[in-house]
Amino acid sequence: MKARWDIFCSVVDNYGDIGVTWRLARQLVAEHDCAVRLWVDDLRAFERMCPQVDVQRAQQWQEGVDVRHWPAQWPVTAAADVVIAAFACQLPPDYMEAMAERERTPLWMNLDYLSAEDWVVGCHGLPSVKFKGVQKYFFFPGFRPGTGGLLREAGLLEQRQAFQQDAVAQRQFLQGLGVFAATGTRLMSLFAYENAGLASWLDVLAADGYATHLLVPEGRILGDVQRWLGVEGLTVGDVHQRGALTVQVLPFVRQEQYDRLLWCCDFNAVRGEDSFVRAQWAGRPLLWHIYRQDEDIHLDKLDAFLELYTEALSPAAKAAVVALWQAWNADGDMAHSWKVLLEHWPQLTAHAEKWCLEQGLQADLATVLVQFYLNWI
Ligand code: TRH
Repeated sequence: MKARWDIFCSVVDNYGDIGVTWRLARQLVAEHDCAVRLWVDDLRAFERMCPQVDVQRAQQWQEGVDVRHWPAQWPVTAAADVVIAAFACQLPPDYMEAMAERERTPLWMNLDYLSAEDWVVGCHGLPSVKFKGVQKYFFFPGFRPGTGGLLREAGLLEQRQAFQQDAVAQRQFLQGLGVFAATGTRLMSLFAYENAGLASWLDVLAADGYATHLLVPEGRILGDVQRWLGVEGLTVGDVHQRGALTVQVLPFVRQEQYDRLLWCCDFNAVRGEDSFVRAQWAGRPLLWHIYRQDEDIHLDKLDAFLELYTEALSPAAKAAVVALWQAWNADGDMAHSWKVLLEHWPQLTAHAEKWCLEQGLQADLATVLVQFYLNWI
């Protein structure tokens, strides 16, 4: 009998909640032979990264995952063997009763936010609250041994490396998106929240002696791009050139295509959680726009990651990365930080690949979850 898993995803805002749970659900089915139901309260957010989703349907199969709309009126549902509440979402009360009624109570876990902070290792796997005899556990993704690891499908890094060595495949992929970048151009992607530092960064890219082609998937940063370009109604497919900088607006694509986009680029600006991890798997230098939290606690998370990520860099390269990331996240001087960063480009490129391969040596999140369940039973 396959183990039955229920994953609950409440879309708070943006795409990280559904992005993470959709990847996890598919991987549990494809690699661990689990029977997975994915409960999503906002199918429209899901549709952006998985266009074949029918937003009208209460139930549908997508890539072997039993996708359910999580309705306001909860239907009578038997609880699964493993229950994942993603990002501390509250389960339907009737479902919690169903968990407690099972002869053998399910394994109930909260899949938490990703953080590189030290305390994560100590808290991963600890018991949390109890509901009528059903114990909930903390599951913390992370970068260090002893955490829940990162989402990484089997063979991902090999696929990525093969793609990066195949100039034809890359060119065809980019052309499919309408991207025709001249050879020798620095290709970059930009996925970020609104950011006041963008204008000074674009200024310096436009004035650079080296050509840059910047690919911007449609989203929250477009307003800032539009203001800098001094145009109106910036939309998918638009291409504008200012000095050495070409800016192109791309559609929001399927997750697999977004991965390939990151693999094609020499530098990726990413945000949130899932794109941040995917940029690391791309093995290329990156810039993280972290999701802002109350009382600036996100800045502690940023520092914790920077500390870990830059550990093996020379002091000067480390300072350059730290300065750029802090400028991007706290309205600092992007122009100066970018120029300094460029001085360390070869080191940063080699480091990005090394970091990726080192992280790839750790067990991936889905495998750690399944192992946690097997140990628990
Ligand atoms: O959308 P986000 O800002 O999500 C955020 C974070 O997860 C944050 O931690 C959380 O608290 C907040 O949501 C509620 O960034 P993230 O995590 O990178 O998710 C974006 C998803 O969109 C990711 O799975 C990649 C995917 N994506 C595509 O599938 N196609 C695209 O074209 C692009 C640009 C992204």
